Amino acid sequence: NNPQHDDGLSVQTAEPKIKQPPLYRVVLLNDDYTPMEFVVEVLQVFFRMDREQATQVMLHVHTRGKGVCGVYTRDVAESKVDQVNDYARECDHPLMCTLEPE
Ligand code: TYC
Repeated sequence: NNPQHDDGLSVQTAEPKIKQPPLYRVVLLNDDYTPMEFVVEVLQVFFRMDREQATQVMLHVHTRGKGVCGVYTRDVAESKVDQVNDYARECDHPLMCTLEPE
């Protein structure tokens, strides 16, 4: 909309045009085989958690089936998911990470 050439078809508003980017939760899924210690390491390395927080999140996933590792913009969330899944596969663990819209 150009206020100098108002065609009368739209309404001008004074709102600042600040759009928040959509956010995504990076979610870790439980499985029966990945060692607890490996999950704690993943949370520390890829999600910058300290050992205490990483252990809490790991135990939450272990008992509840899934848990949030962090909330990021789309590109960052997708990159975290890929890094975790690639690393788990390299280490021959079935650990799975996915992404959910906030
Ligand atoms: N359930 C696994 C075990 O008993 C531990 C585990 C926790 C696996 C979290 C995956 O995302 C996970 N060894």
